[in-house]
Amino acid sequence: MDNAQRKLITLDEFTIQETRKFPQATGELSALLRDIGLACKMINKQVRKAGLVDILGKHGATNVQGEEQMKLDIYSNETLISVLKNSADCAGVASEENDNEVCFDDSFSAHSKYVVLFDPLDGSSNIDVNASIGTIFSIYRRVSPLGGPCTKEDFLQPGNKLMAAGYVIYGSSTMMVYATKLSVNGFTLEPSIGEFCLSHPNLKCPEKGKIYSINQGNSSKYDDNLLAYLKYCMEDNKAEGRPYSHRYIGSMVADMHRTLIKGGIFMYPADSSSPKGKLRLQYECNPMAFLMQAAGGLATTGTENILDIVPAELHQRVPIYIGSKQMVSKALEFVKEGAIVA
Ligand code: AHM
Ligand code: MG
Repeated sequence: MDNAQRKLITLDEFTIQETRKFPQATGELSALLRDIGLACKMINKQVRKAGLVDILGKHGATNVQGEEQMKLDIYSNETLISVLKNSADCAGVASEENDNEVCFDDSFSAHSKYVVLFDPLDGSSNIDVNASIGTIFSIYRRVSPLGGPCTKEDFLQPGNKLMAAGYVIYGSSTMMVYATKLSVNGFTLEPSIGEFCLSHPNLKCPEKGKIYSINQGNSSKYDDNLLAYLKYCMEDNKAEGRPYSHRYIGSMVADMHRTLIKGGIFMYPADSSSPKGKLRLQYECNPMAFLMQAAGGLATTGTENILDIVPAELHQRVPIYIGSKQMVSKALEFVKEGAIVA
């Protein structure tokens, strides 16, 4: 059977084919994506059992056999760390769940070119209601010299230095979507062979959309400019046909996945009680901004391009407006510094 007759292209096959386009590429990035895929398949297996807590024992509690049931977000974190530690291509990791970066101290890792940052299980408060959750990841080439352990500087690079970034969504199916500067591609987990298979090649975010996504329950804390934009979304954009629909799952990966496929705008803005917003630059905003920009969309804090921010610390937060180019541009007209909206 030749390639033309085969319907399924696995993640591994795809990344190797992509690598061949660059004679200088060594295949290490492909191997790293495969390792992240492996960790996420292990996480997926546990996520799929989440509804059985009453039978298997509640996460975080001890079950009838006296075994401690690990919380899913802790399990996800430990799985990613252990798989990436075993990987020959990862020098160290930083996770939303850990205070500091973890630099691997074995001799293989000393010669590894890449570091990986991740939010192991984003939106985990949605597990109880069976809504989609996800893993978000970023891959940077290290800036510290090869031959020794990686350093904090490797993890404090701006998003415009990303080599690849993406997410795995544990939804009605499990999908990995990842971006390089060249393209964004989606792979659906085919459970019978346990492989992510190319299902959404060359994803582009529609330039326009009809959905705005924000926690509108926080409106009393928003400034006048943002409130004016929300009014535009609800009432004033009749020239575009009708008011936008509002959709908000409260799980960034799920809200972003919809935004990427259908178009729209997702916002987690600053407000009077969280002047920097809620979401983390390095674990949530940068990877999503990189992916959205590679898909033709936009991502901004309201004053600057997310990808241009040089992180000062590992866990810093930034406001985010991200999605379809035209919708984000319109939102910026309202919210950018100095905008005066009656
Ligand atoms: P988490 O990293 O603690 O899971 O929080 C991040 C989540 C995002 O997935 C989501 O977009 C946001 O928090 C929702 O926050 P809120 O409930 O304040 O609207
Ligand atoms: Mg998170």
